[in-house]
Amino acid sequence: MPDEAQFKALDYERLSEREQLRRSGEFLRRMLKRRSVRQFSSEAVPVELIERAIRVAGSAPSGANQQPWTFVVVSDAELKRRIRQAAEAEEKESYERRMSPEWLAALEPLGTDWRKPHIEDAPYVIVVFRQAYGIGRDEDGNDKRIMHYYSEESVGIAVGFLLAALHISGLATLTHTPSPMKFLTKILARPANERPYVVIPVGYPAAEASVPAISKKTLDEILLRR
Ligand code: IYR
Repeated sequence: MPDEAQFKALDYERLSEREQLRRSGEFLRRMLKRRSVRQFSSEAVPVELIERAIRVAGSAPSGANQQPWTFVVVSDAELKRRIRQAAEAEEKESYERRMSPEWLAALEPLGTDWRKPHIEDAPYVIVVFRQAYGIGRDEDGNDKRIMHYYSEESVGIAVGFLLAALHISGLATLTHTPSPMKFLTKILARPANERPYVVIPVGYPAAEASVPAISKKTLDEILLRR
């Protein structure tokens, strides 16, 4: 049993059922409006919105509370240009040679291709890195690897929090996974324990932005009652 002194009372407010329903209804209504956006305006976004959303992401649960994530917020035009160029080079190869006909068919309704102008158009691109292991010191002062537990799951949860927070703040996002994305480690000069996880352009949608007319599964399709 852990030492009691290392614990504190849970800060928890019990809500009335009416308030629970009100909040959950409002959150659901807002979240159902979230769409992946591929056309961005270059209009500036208050950086505080980005910082707060990353604080929300950083509050996510993680394996052994190791918080195995790094969020690189890119606004520098030259860095965005280099990321776009490298992403497009990989994506062109993927779309033209690496992706199976089955995969390409699955993406057909989304209308995606190798071109990624949103990486330069969006005022911010958040590149999320997963820390596959931590770096500590042994008794001799040398670097020592610290095992990270469930880092994939942990970062996935944090990214979910991040996308929700950005959306609730009135910002548009795209969950972009160029493949392979090792180029991000190099361009952003991240250490070897950090693996690129996802690239998230963030901003206001372009005035002419359109989205595919696709829908989500119904509750009955995703919820089993036993
Ligand atoms: N990574 C590519 C292809 C792509 C793959 C999936 I799965 C998508 O849902 C969308 C795109 C790209 O970003 O275009």
